[in-house]
Parts: sequence; C-alpha cells; structure tokens
Amino acid sequence: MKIMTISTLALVSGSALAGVSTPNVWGPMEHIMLTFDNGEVHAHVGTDASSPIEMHRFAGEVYDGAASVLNDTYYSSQYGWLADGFISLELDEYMWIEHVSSTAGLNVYEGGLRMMREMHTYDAIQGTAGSDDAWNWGGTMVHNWYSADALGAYEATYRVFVGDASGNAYSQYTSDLVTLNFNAVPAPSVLGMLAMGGLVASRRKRGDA
Ligand SMILES: [Cu+2]
Repeated sequence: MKIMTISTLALVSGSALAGVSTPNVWGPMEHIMLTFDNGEVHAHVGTDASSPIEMHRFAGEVYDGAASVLNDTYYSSQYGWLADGFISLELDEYMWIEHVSSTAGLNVYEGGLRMMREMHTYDAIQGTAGSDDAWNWGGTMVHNWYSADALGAYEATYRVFVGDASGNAYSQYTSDLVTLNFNAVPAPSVLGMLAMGGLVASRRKRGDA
C-alpha cells in the first residue's frame, strides 16, 4: 500500500515537471444565447461589467502544439456561443459573429466543445493577430478561448448577423450586438503548488544531509 502511494506521487510530480499538454477548463459554461426568428438576430448573455468572467494564468504550464498560444497568458473558455432553440437558415445563409471593438490586449482563439479541447484549432480569430473580424459560427456550441497577457478588466463587443458565405450581411435582416466581460485575476496554480511542495521536500532533504 505504501509503495502504491509513493509511485502515484512520483507520477503526479513527473507529469507536473513535464508540463501540461492541454489548457485548463474550469467554472460553469456561460452561454451567449443566439436566436434568428422572423428576420431578427438576437444575442443574449447573462454577464455584464459587474459580473465578468475570470481569466486565470497557470504559471509554469506549457501547452502542446496549437494550444501553445495560451502559454503564459490569463485565459478562459467559459463563454460559449449557443443556439437558443432551432435556428433555420437557407443554404446561402450563414451566421457570423464579428468583432466590433475590444480592450487592447484581449485575444481570441477558436475553440469548440470544452471537453474536446485537444481537438480545437486554437486559430486566431475575430481580429486577433490580423485575422478577419467576422468569424463563421457553425451553429453548434462553441467555447472560444479568450486570453490576455496582463491582469485587469477586458471587454469585447461582437455583432451577430446573418450573411452570405463571404460574410457580407444580408440587409433585410437585423443584427444584434453583445458584449463579453472579462477580468484577468491572479490565481494559485496547481503546478505552482506542486512546485512549492517539491521545494519544501528538497529543502528537507538538504537539511537532513
Ligand atoms: Cu457550453
């Protein structure tokens, strides 16, 4: 029994030293509910400037591959775009979510279902890193990744509209604006706590020697 415990601990600290391959997911999903009825687009979110989504940084964690865009950033995937009921579009109609304005330093990377985060593209979207402001939303639940390099409050406003395949809005339909709010806050990281534990252990060893 004792040997089992020791080997489990060794595995945990081994993976911590090697870094974490996928970004963390925490907190409940916060959905931006989208509807398209009678030619009108509506977007609704339950947060505002007084109830922002927190972005956390996990110091020392290193994410593999495309997810490495989140390395050393404060980030969150709590916000997700979601259809509120059934959205019916013609073959030549697409829903677009276009970046209108945002706090300098806020970045957005393409996600998907949170549990599928190993499969996300992490492509820069919605104006991040010179990408197109308009991003085609495919109709399924999509939790994009929002990140920032520095602590503080951020916000981003998007226009949701129905347009053609190239993102040209159809003028016969109305669009809607929605603002997402973030707060990048300091948070204790799991790796940091493990590293502190390791530091204490190695000090003890040195003290014993
Ligand atoms: Cu969701």
